[in-house]
This record gives sequence, structure tokens and C-alpha cells, in this order.
Amino acid sequence: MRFALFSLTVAASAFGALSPAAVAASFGVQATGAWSRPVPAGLPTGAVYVTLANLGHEPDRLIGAETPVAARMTLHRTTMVNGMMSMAPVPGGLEIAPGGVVKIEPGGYHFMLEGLKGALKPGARFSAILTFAHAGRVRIEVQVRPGPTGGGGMQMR
Ligand SMILES: [Cu+2]
Repeated sequence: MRFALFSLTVAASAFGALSPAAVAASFGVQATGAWSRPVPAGLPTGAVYVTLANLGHEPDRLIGAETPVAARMTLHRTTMVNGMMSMAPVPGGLEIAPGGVVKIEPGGYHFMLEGLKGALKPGARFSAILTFAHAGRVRIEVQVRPGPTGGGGMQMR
């Protein structure tokens, strides 16, 4: 898996030296499989999931995220406390070891979308920017689709 991702990075770098995505990838973080559950109009919150791979030789750190579809996009961690699911922002960002893969997926981490500006409809796509301490800004395309558990993996209240 790591080798496949690495060759993708090399191809991207060779393809367009001026593309921001290619420049970011050459510093070693690859973001794949970004998705979000559908959210009907009028609801303020949603969640984004993605797999991050650090292909570089140094640790990197996810330090921020933004998207045009919501006022705020913040990394949260879901934990079980006394049998109740709760979530909280992750202080200090998320470190990814060299060669490491972090799956931001239901039940663990998620990017919390707050202040959604409209519905997230099944089949739609939207963009987001993830910011890393070393890799810089990495643009992702988020696909809106139902989650593997039918929407029950993250409770907002
Ligand atoms: Cu959250």
C-alpha cells in the first residue's frame, strides 16, 4: 500500500510542478478516500472522514482544516465515556509518523463541520483544504455518501 501511494506521489509531482496539490504531495502527505455523510438542509453540523498517509521521512502534523461549505472544520475525536459517546476537539493537532497511516473514520477521529451553509446531498462533492506543519496545504475532494453504518456512527447530541 505504501509503495502504491508513493508512486502516485511521484507521478503527481512529475505531472505538474505548479499544481498546489502536487507540491503538497511532494512533501509527503497523501489524503485519500475523503467522504462525508449526507446532511439535510437546515442542520448545522456534519462530519468528514479521510485516510492520511505520511510518505515522508519526518513526522508531520495536521494543524488545520477548512472548507467553503461550512464556517468551521475542526478535527474531533470520538470516545466512549461511561458507555456514552462523546467527542471533543483534538488539542495540538494530529501527528502522523513517517510511513504512518491515520484513518480518520467513524468511531475514532472526524472532521467536524459546523455552520454548514447548505445541504450535503448524496452524490455531491465538495472541496476542503487540510493544513500540515510540513506538507502545507493539501486539497481534498469530499464525496457525500451514506456511511457504512447507515448514519449511526456519530451522534451529535
Ligand atoms: Cu464532532
